[in-house]
Amino acid sequence: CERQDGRPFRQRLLVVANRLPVSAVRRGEDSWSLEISAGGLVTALLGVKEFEARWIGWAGVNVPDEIGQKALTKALAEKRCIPVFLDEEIVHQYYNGYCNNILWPLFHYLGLPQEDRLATTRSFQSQFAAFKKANQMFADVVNMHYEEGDVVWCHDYHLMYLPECLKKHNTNMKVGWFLHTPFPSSEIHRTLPSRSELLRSVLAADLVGFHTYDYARHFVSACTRILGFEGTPEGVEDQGRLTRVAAFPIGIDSDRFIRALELPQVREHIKDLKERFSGRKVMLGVDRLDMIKGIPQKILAFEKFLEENPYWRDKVVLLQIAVPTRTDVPEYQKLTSQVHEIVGRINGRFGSLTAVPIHHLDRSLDFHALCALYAVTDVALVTSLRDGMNLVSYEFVACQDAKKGVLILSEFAGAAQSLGAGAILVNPWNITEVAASISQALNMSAEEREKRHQHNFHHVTSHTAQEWAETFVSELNDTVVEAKLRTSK
Ligand code: ADQ
Repeated sequence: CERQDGRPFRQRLLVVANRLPVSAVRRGEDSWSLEISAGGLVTALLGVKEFEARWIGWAGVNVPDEIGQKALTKALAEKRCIPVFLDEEIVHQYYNGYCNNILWPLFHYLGLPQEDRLATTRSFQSQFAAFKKANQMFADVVNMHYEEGDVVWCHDYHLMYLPECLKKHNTNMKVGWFLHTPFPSSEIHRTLPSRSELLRSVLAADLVGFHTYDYARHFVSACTRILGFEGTPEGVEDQGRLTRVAAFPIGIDSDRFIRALELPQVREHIKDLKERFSGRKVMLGVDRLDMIKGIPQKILAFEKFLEENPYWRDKVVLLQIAVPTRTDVPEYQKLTSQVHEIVGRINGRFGSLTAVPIHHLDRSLDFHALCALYAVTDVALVTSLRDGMNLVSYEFVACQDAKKGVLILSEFAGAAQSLGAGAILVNPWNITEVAASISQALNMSAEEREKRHQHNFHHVTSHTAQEWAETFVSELNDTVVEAKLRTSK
């Protein structure tokens, strides 16, 4: 296999993630249409030139029949994707149950869902069994496609049991695991009935990565306190075997955003938005509509700001773009109505016949529309209650080189570690503090905005997604070489 420039790839990379980066729609018994969904991970790996990457994951659809499975496998192969077929029951127990109902809220310090806490506790064992079964199904597909020398990179909390399954089958496989969410304090992790099994499985990997040093530290202390293993500056050691643990903060493909701002359709969009909101400062929120993003808290803080600053009431607008996720889950439905209710109340209270202070959209925007919005924004508001990193804050900074707007950023987002010196950091639970930070941002001098922006822009453009992926994979290769040297001594 060759790269586009004709040189051979250095290595094959098998990227294993719960979801493949495509959405598949069945068009007939044996025909499928596929659309690449360009998430952060896809763009990160597209930029990695040295490795020939293949994806292994679930296509997000139930395909019970053999004809459909064969056709989908063939169609995906053209996109270098390999499917793992999960049936509805497994998806229900593994994905909706153990992953999204237990691990997701717990890793974000939200506890188990309030309404069905006891039911979740009762179904815990069966959901964990399904979780292990699903992870083994991913492992079986990896084993089928693995060739000696490949690097296997497992992603996220859905696949915490995968490193163990892979190493059990082949101890020589180079396995890395990266977590995209926070890893919580060991006091939170220890409440999980499957706490030890999960840690042991992750430790089967050669390299374990997190977005921040704090998450890595929490993971190491969970291993020392719960398993009694030894924490070392390199990672976690047990009976002479070291698992390397480190922070690899993700980035974005900043050039893609910067280049997009030059496109005629984006410029046109920017012009329209400027006209539409002329005379008003634009504040922006872009989030998945998830509990962790702190959307109600953000809107309440904006209300407090309007309450305390009558001068600004007709001179500022908040655009909140929220992509619905997990719309079949009652807690998410409740969150959506809660947000609608608050937005309606505030617009009724502070709006006029011709203008409202909040524009709330329950949908996804295409890439070009998103870039234009980022570019015209004066103040971006990221108020996550917890967030592994938060790429929206990076994307905003990348699009702000002309305007030099202000980023208000939750101290509980991983991005606070990297963009903290340029952003105004806030505790999203404290709406009085967030309201004051809005006032500070809107009144900030041009010199201070410039200084803060330069700091963030430099970080975002020099710590890219491509660099993140390359660093992780070369560190994984080095870790395996060092481990071999250690054991041969
Ligand atoms: P997410 O929770 O999805 O990711 P984030 O990092 O902000 O959060 O990435 C969201 C992505 O979706 C961004 O690229 C953004 O542009 C896009 N997006 C969000 N709302 C959108 C909208 N309305 N329209 C169009 N696009 C929208 C998880 C973790 C994060 C971690 C990432 C990467 O929860 O903490 O930063 O993985 O590791």
